[in-house]
Amino acid sequence: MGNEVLSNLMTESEAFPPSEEFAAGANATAALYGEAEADREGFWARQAERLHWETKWSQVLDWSDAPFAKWFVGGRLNVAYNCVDRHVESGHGDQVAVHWVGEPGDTRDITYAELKTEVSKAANALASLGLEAGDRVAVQLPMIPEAIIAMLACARLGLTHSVVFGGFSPAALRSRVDDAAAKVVITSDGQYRRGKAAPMKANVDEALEGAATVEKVVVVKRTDTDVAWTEGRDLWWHELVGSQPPEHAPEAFDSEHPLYILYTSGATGRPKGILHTSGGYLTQAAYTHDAVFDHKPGEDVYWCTADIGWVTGHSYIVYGPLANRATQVVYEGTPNTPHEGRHWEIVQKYKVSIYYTAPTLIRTFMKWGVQIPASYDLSSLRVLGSVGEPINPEAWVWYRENIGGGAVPIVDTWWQTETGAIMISPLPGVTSAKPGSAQKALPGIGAKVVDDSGAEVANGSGGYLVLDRPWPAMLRGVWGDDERFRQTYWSRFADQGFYFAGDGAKYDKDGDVWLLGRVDDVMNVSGHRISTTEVESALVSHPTVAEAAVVGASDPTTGQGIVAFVILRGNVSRDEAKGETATAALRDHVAKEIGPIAKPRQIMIVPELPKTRSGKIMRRLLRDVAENRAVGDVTTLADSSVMDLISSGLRSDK
Ligand code: 6R9
Repeated sequence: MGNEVLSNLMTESEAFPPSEEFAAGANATAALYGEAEADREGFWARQAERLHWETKWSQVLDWSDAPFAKWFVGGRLNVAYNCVDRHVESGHGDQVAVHWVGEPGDTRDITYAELKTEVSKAANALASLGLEAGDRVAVQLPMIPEAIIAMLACARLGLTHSVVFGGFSPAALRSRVDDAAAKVVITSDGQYRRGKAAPMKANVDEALEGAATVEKVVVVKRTDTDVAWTEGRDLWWHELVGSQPPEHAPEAFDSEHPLYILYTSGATGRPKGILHTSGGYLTQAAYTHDAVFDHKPGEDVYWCTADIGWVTGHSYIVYGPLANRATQVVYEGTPNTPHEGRHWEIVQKYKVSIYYTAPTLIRTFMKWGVQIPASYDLSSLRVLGSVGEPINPEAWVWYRENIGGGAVPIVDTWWQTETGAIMISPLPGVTSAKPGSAQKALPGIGAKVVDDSGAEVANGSGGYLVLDRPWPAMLRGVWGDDERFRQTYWSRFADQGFYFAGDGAKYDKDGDVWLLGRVDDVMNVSGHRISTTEVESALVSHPTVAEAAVVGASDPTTGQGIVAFVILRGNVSRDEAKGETATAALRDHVAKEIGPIAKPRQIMIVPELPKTRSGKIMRRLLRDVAENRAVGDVTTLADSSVMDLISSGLRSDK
């Protein structure tokens, strides 16, 4: 065991340069950094040339009303035309846009020509309901083609979509519908989750009881689940859309026309409706998808495993890839339905070459065991991506070894709902990758790590991550609440005019950026600042541990005490690891990796961790357990029974 730990630690300090072959053919080269530095607006203007503009802009950036940015001022474009029609017009109508894979095993390949027809019909349908540019449409759908088609149909008409996670509760949907004053809601009868059909429209019906703004509900038939029907309000998608003409002439909208609102949970109170607009957003989504994933249209098969209800689904399933004429896989279901090799079976079948997922899923794959991916042909993969939370070096190395055949570049991409697109990431043909570090702001992007006073910290030190220059895909505000926008993001470093990301970060000795988790995930133990991520990473580097979540629980002596929730690897029996010696060994391991101060006060062995649909661990709930409180609101959990599982397991241990 000792040697295994040692070798893990050694690989953690290793760097992985791209192969010469990869570097020679890469879309993005090292020269981009210098070009962008020399003339930032010129650089972004060149990126905007990736798109088709009906009218060209007259000014790249207007920052005179900061923090409200305007990009590509005066420019006019249609986002859906850019994602669909122009590829058909340039002769690629027969190229598959989406290889869709349903959870029960049904599949559908949709070419760009077919996508154009579907989006045009859906746009005609929405227009027939009397919707006009600027109106809001809420979308709560599973991962089915209609989700993409609905979003693009909205974009085509200048309607602002607000996609709400399929797993969100009626109350969560209602608050979002009300906040945006949505006129139409698009949903489905049901959705497949873990092999079973679960109701969807029933939740929507409950959510919309008495909703003042909603005129129509359009329902996609997916699971053939019985649904209640409100005459005059409810319409079947297949009837409404099915009867429309297949042609629709797209109209160009202003570069700053609102494209979508996406709600993200704030620290407290109502969720924030993050507003994104058209020209700048699409420019950066397309640029980053091209540069970070090295995407080659017509050659690569791309797969981003995110849900459409998350910003990653917006920027890296819908807008970026489709603007870049990608052929992509869209999978409806959970990764272990009907078996734990489902993703690798799909990679093998479609010869997926670019795969983009979240660390939580990578750690789940680790837990399921290497023998599962090892029994599939994954040799088509050439770029792997990670997003959503810091990826611990252990998971990074596992991902590269067991999914990437020990050879492919991994891009650890840092960004947020608010940033709209990737901000900090290695470039796969340029950067010598360091496991666990997102490394460098992309060409054209400005990011810094600063101390409390806003001064940049020295290499080897930590602080707050800020963005020190406006960027094209930046949020244009919080829907209906300018004050909250200023307060949340721009007041912390108002003197410097920095955007406060809410993440802790540090520079290593080379000046590369390491993300340390949300600032509110930083623990304070006896006056020492310790990030939950660092302790989790140390725990996961131990050979018995599959996944770990760490919280700071209030402690009468030390301020906070570190409490760790640990899932063991499949081959370690629970009894074997639960004993005093085993948890003591884990505590010592953390002490050795980080220092005695980081030694967890308590380690709890659990079967699952509470996660949101986007894979983020809800530490707030674990803190409730650690502090012996009743567990708080679990409505945004992907699986709300997880907390019961954890609590009952712990009770039976006593
Ligand atoms: C895209 C997305 C944003 C927060 C962000 C940070 C965390 C995302 C990360 C990462 C470390 C990465 N985060 N990517 N932390 N390394 N590569 O996840 O958007 O859901 O808004 O979350 O996620 O804490 O502030 P969103």
